[in-house]
Amino acid sequence: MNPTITILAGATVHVTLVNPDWGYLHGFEVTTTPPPYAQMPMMSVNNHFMLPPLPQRTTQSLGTAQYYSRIGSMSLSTGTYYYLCPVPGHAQQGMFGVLKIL
Ligand SMILES: [Cu+2]
Repeated sequence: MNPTITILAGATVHVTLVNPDWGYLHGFEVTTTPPPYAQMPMMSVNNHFMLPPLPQRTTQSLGTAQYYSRIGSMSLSTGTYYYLCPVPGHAQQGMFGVLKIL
């Protein structure tokens, strides 16, 4: 969970966000603002990339559910970034990780 991700500077990274969860929205944001994060992180972190939150899967049953997804591309300059879920409370509860651009 929450692996440290290392990417070479100048690379274009294609991100696909899929939300297989039931009952919770999830999104993907990249920031240079380090943890800890507040209840509403979008109000206090700088934003370098964002895939807005996706709804939960279409049905509770995994056998019949379909999942929402979003795609985007990012290219970041050298530095230490953090990826997090911008849904209120999620990053505060640990839904974030480190993204190193070398
Ligand atoms: Cu989330």
